[in-house]
Amino acid sequence: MADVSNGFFADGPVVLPSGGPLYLQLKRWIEDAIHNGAINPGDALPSERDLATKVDVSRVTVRKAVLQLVKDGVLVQRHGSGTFVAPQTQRVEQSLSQLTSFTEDMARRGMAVRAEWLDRGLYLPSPEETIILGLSSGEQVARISRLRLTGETPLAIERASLSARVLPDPGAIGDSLYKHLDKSGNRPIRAIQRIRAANLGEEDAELLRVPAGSAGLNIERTSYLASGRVIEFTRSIYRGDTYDFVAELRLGDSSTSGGSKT
Ligand code: 16G
Repeated sequence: MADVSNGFFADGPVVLPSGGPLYLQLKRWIEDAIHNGAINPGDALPSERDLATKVDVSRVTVRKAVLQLVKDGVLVQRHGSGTFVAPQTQRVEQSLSQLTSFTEDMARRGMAVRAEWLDRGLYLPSPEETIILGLSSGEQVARISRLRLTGETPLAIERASLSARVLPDPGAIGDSLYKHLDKSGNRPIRAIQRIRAANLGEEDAELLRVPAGSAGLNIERTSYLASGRVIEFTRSIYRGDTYDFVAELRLGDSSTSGGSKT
């Protein structure tokens, strides 16, 4: 752990990033210091009074900035010992060659998993849902939105759409959607997954307890039954600082049979 009387917080005069209320400028200054490695996970912050003197702002301003950073999960406060840069979250690897559920992925790592429900119910489908799920006219869509967590750490937000014929009672799902689908013989056997980089918007960042604008992964999974019918269309947002998607690559047929054309 860094000694706060030396290093970053002892460096020359502080120039806060400009724009917005003072406490947000201070908040950004601390975030920038973490992002560019000037202070590291586990490092202690100076006391509220020392920081106020150092940055030349009021203690109220320091308190507001620190509270916000604690809320965002960037800092942690330990009673009696001070405020620290939050420890780095353990990264999770997910294979891109296996069609597994979130619950299974986590169980394999011995990690306790839970979901906080953001929404679940039957709705009129959007045109996109109608097309992707191949819904017939008048058919409703079941939407389930969950915050997926391990312990107290949120990892992902998942917003899934399924035909209401397959999932007539979204309230009946327990911990796992795939387990629930399995019971009625509707567990997908194949999926197409598209992954895109994204910067998290305010609402999603707040749910995932990271600063707005942090790196995230937008994942769309379209899952199929053996019959070829689409069973699930899920849009997920994973925290960029906790997930690694890993794919195993093999030489393809064309490369093994072919050879150089020089
Ligand atoms: C995974 C899937 C998601 C699926 C969920 C079911 C990705 C990107 N997404 O998180 O599409 O709905 O598993 O998990 O992998 P559950 O059975 O634990 O509810």
